[in-house]
Amino acid sequence: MSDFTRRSFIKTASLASAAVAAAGLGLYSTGARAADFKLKFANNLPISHPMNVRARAMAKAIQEETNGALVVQVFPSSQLGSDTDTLAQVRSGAVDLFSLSPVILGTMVPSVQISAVGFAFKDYQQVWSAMDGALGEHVRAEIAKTGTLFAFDHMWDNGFRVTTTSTRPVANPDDLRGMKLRVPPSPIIMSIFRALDAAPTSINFAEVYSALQTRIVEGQENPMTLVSTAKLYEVQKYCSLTNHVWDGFWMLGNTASIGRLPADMQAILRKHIDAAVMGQRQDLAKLEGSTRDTLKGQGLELVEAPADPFRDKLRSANYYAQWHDKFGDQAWGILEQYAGKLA
Ligand code: X2X
Repeated sequence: MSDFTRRSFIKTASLASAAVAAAGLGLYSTGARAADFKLKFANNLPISHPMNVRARAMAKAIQEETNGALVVQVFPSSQLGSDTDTLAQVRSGAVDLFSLSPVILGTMVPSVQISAVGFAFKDYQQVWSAMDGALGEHVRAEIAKTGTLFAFDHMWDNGFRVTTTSTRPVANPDDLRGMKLRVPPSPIIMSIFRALDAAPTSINFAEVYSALQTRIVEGQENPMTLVSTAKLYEVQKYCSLTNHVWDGFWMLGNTASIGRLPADMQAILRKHIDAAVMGQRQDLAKLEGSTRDTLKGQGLELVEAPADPFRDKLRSANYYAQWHDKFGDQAWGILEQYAGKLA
C-alpha cells in the first residue's frame, strides 16, 4: 500500500485517531482538514516554451506520486500578473512557486544579478559549472537571507540573450547609439545598454509584443527560444547575435508555503522540480540550432555581432569596475573563477 493510500486510509479510519496518527506523519495537527496541498507555480513564459511543457509534466508526476495529496497548478504567460507583481505575490505567499530571472530578482536582492554580468559567460560549460557550483551556492544563500524566499537547487535555462530590432541591425556597439530598446525591469540589463549608449526602457515581458508592434520601442533583447515561442519575429526584422548575457530562471519558493508541506512531500516536490529543470536545459540545448533556422524561416535576418567591441566599450564605460564594486571582491572572485578575468 503506497504511503499516500495508507494516509487516506488513516484519514477515514477515525478523525480523532487520524489526527494523532497524521500529526506523526507531519500531515496536519487537527482533524477534519483534508491532507491535500495545492501550490501555485507562476511564470512569464509562453505556454509552448519548453519550461511550461516540462512544468505540466512535472505537475502530473507530482500529483500521481502523491495520489493527489499534492497538486501544483501551473500559471504560464504572466497569468497571475507581471513579473514585478508576481514577485510581490510570492513574497507574501499568495503565489507559492515563481520562476524568475536574476536580472529581475535583482530589484529585490541586487547581489543575485552577478550571474548576468555582460559578456561574462562564453558557453554553457562555464554557465553550469558556475550556477550548479559555487556561484549558484552564493546566490542561493543571498536569496535565503530574505527570510521569505528560497531558491531550489538548479536553475531553469533561459539562454544567451540576443538583440532583435525592427529598424536596423546591431553588428557593433555604434549601431546601438540612441536605439529605443525594451529591457526587463532590471538594474543590470539597464546598465549594460546605458553603457552602450542605447536608450533602454524597462517594460515587463507581458507587454513586450505590443510595445514592439506599436513601435513604442525599436527592439528588445532575449534568447532565441523566447523570440521564437513569443512570436516576436512577427514584429521584428533583425536578430543580432550579441549573446550579451546568459540568463536563467531561479525556481523560487515561498519559504513558509513550502515549509508547511510534510517532509516527504517536500522531497517529492524537489525531485520532480529537479527532473523538470534538467530536462528543460536539454530541450533548449537541442533547440539551439533549429531555432536559428526557424527564425530565418519566419523572416528574421540573423546578424553576427562579435563580442569584443561590445566588451571593450563596456570596459571603457567603467561598467565592469562599477559592478565589481557593487558585488564586492568575494562574489566577483567567485564569478571570475568560472568566467575568467573580466576587466
Ligand atoms: O523579461 C524578459 O526579458 C525575460 C522573459 O527574459 C525575463 O524573464 C528576464
